[in-house]
Amino acid sequence: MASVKEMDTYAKLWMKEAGSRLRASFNTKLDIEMKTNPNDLVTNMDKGIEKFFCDKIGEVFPDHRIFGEEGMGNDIKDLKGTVWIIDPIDGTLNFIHQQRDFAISLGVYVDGIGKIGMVYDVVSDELYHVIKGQGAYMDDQRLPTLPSASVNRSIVSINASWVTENRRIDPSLLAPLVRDARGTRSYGSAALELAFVAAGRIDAYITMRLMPWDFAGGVLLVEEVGGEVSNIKGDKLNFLEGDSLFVSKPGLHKEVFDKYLSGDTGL
Ligand code: 2AM
Ligand code: CA
Repeated sequence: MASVKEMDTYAKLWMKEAGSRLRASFNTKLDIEMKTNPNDLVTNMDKGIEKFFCDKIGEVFPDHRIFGEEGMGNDIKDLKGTVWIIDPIDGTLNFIHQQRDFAISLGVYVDGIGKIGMVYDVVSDELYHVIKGQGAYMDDQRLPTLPSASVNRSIVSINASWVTENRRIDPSLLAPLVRDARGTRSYGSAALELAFVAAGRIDAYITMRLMPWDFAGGVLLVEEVGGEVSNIKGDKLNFLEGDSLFVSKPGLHKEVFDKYLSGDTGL
């Protein structure tokens, strides 16, 4: 069986090569297609990068399975064995519109247990990585354990959709959190937002709808530095169907669930 160290070494190599390809693509004309709606876009690069990972993983680890956003891997119905959960471009709208603030996200799970997490901020050339139990890093810099936090001194990453009319949550629930926090941000890439929580740059990230490849890598970074991870109800994440997500420094979960999400929230 492949060792975690071996998978980690290859994964880092492939992340860097995939990142170079994405940066090089800025000089070419993108082929952009609509998926489910005009805001849900996919490019030739999303597909090309996912294929790149599938080819590499298939060559080196032929018995591993791949769960990727663009569906070029396996049809995944369970997490038995070794599964590489990949988002070739997390933050595709940023990739298309801004040429920054997008990431490649990778999580390696063995029988459902997270072993390796990586989030590569391609334009900044910063690789966030963790082998479970061995510390989380940004490049060579170890990320320290997160201190506890309180809402009134926190920067909370949340998209404005969740405090305006939407299909997932009563907008009046989280509006008071936005008011009470020191500040809010929205970066448009869940994987990067998870890496930023792990690095202590933002104190919490809340979102109502993600797919497993958006968070599989990043949640391992946050857990490694002692952050709190759950869905919006406080339950474990669903790694097959996707879920809402709430990650934070220690202490914020309790405060948010007690003050803003207690009682019958309809969630
Ligand atoms: P993507 O760019 O890989 O699609 C934007 O707020 C964040 O949410 C990005 O990480 C984006 O990932 C993700 N996202 C956008 N639309 C989504 C959807 N319909 N389901 C799940 N995640 C989504
Ligand atoms: Ca994507």
